[in-house]
Amino acid sequence: MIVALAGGVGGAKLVQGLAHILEPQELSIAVNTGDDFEHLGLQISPDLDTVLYTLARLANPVTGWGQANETWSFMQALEKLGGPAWFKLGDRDLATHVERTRQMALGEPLTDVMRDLAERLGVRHVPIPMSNDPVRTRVRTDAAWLDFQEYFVREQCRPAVLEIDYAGAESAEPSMELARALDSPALEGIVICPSNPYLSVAPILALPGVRDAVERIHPVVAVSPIVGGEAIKGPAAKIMLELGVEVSALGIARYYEGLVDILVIDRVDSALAPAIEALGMRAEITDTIMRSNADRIRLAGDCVALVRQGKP
Ligand code: FO1
Repeated sequence: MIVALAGGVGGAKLVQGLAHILEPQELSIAVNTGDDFEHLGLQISPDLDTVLYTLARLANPVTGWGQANETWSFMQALEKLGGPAWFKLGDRDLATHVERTRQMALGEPLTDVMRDLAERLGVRHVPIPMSNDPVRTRVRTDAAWLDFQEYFVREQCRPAVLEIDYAGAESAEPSMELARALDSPALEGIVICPSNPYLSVAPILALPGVRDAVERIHPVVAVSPIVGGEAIKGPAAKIMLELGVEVSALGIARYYEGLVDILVIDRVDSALAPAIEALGMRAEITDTIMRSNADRIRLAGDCVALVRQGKP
């Protein structure tokens, strides 16, 4: 069994490839919930839904988040009434948030809600929330501390990031499903998806015991989300720059030093391999950009093979 740590659109794409290759009992998909927030009285879990919709083949191929073939009647009506319109909730997507909120109000933990939603949408590989307790990523910008979605969507990642905090992480418990997967005798290794290390992976690692567990587990294979000095999607490169970190696969390797055994980097970054390997991890060179379904399956196949080859 392989544990995948995922968040955001890059994470969802690799997870889809992994789900194509591995049976549900062979893959545990742990997803960041640091981006979750309450909005309009609704429980919104963007990264979980991105993985869920991707696996259900419902994801919007242009944005990566939300559903394809959306309609926006609710949003237009809300805007007309003067309600907050900065966070776009499509009509179909809205049903997910309403149903999640309804089940959680009845006392259902987020893990159970996601299992139910996955079943309803015909998704066999259930996305596992990293925790059932609230963890809220917050960003200190040159202007103020902002909640994650205020920074990411409302402010369009414009303010410079000075510091990132995962509020609640230190007292949140990893979900039982994640804890059991990390502890399972059947565990073969971990795949860290090409998700934003600071925004998607760090909140998972910040949960009590998770970083220690990942440090003990071998092999840990990570896919660099930085290719040719740029992020494939999202603000990873901008944030690394603002935090004074080198924006390259080598910067990613330094971030994961001591945690990752094998870093998968793109062919365009092959010149960085010696410097990455000097940090004590193996650099594996392949094509990492996932444009098509076939790309997702091929990269996932590479990651599974690297895990199964064992320690570097
Ligand atoms: N991202 C945006 O850039 N603008 C939006 O209006 C927006 C709405 C939205 C609604 C539901 C959902 O699940 C995700 C949504 N996202 C939106 C994406 C989301 O904020 C980010 O992709 C993640 O939090 C970062 O991984």
